Amino acid sequence: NDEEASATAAATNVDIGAPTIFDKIIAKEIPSSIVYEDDKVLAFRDISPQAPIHILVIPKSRDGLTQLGRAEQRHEEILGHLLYAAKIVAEKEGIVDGFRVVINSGPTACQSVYHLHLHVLGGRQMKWPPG
Ligand code: IU
Repeated sequence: NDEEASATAAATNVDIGAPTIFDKIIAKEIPSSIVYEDDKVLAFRDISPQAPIHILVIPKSRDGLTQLGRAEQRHEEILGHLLYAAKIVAEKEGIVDGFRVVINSGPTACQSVYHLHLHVLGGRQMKWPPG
C-alpha cells in the first residue's frame, strides 16, 4: 500500500549529500511540468500527486540543503525565497485562498528525495492531522 511504499522509499534513500533526480529535473535532462521558475527556484508538478494540485518547489542550487533539518544560517535567504515562491505558485494555480505547504525532513517524516523541497498542495479540502 501507499504507506508501506513511502516508508520503503524513505528507508531506501539516505541523506549522503549526493546529487538526486531533482538535479536532472533542474538541468532539464528529465522532463517535468514546470509551473514557475526564477533564477533561484524551480516549481514543477509532483509525479505522484496527493491532491488535485501538488507542486514541488525546490532550490536550483542544493548548497548542502538536503533536508530542512540540516539547514544552516546561510540558507535563510533561500528558505524565505522558497516560501514566497510557494505563495506565487498557489496564486498561479488559483488556490491562494486555501493551500498547504509541507516539508518532510528526514526518514521519520518519510522524506524520500534528499534535495530540500516544499510540497504545495491544494484543490481539495485538506484534513488535519496529517498522516
Ligand atoms: P518527499 O517529501 O521526499 O517524500 O517527497 C518527494 C516527492 O518527489 C514525492 O512526492 C514524489 O512523488 C516526488 N517525485 C517527483 O515528483 N518526481 C520524481 O522523479 C521523484 C519523486 I524520484
